[in-house]
Amino acid sequence: MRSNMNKEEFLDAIRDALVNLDLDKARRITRAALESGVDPREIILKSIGEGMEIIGRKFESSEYFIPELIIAGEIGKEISEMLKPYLKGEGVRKAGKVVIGTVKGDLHDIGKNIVKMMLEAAGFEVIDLGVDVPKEKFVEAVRNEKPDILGMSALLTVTMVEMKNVIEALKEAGLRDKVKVIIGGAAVTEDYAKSIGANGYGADAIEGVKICKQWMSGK
Ligand code: B1M
Repeated sequence: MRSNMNKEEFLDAIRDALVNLDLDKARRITRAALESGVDPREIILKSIGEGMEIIGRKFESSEYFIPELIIAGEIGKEISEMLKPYLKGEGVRKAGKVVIGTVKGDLHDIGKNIVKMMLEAAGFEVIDLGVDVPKEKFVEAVRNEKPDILGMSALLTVTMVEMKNVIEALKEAGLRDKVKVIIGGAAVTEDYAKSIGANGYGADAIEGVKICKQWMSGK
């Protein structure tokens, strides 16, 4: 690795190490990039985002299979964890309370964890319900934790319908007007969010956090 790499070269090199499933290299370049002042949010959007897109396409074309997806997932997690200390301290404490989780049937959590990390960095208290969360658990958490915002993530077209089920379950429990609902994840779109009655949609973690902050400041 050259020490005089510029930002774009760092971002591309992290992406390529992820795509080539080279954990050591991904770690080394991420560390060097962060020490050189590369914005962790760009690593999220460009290196992890683009890298995972490429890995997804390789999976679709049968160049990569499940084991490669699993390794990519591990590398994605490692990189995200390394970004954490560099995201801290951007916000004031007690920005609001968020309950977050990946919906039932879905085990993808890298994006959800990044959103959580960025919300915490912005001063939100975040209750993370994890992955494969049934609607009952979301409803129970809204009832007991009384969050300002409920966030859901889904990456599979077969699981995104769960988001609608959660919103319906909130209505049935008389809790729908107690929380704002934001959804995100590769499977969902703004139109889908509108169609199921969510209050917001985050195309990426940065947008998601921006929307939550706007809600809390009453804008
Ligand atoms: Co899977 N997988 N996977 N996978 N996987 C996808 C999603 C897929 C698109 C790959 C492909 O075919 N191109 C495809 C889904 C196709 C579809 O339904 N349309 C797929 C498939 C098919 C599967 C399995 C079914 C494979 C199989 O078993 N045959 C299986 C399902 C398991 C299950 O969930 N039940 C499976 C399994 C896995 C692994 C477990 C091996 C692993 C995940 C590991 C983990 O998460 N711990 C994995 C991976 C790594 C992927 C890809 C390659 C990468 C996902 C990722 O981490 N992206 C993925 C390809 C792709 O996404 N293009 C793929 C990076 C992450 C940062 O992005 O989560 O979108 P994302 O989050 C972004 C934004 O969306 C947004 O912010 C984040 C950061 O900017 N965001 C929010 C996310 N949540 C938000 C919430 C918000 C706001 C914004 O508010 C609350």
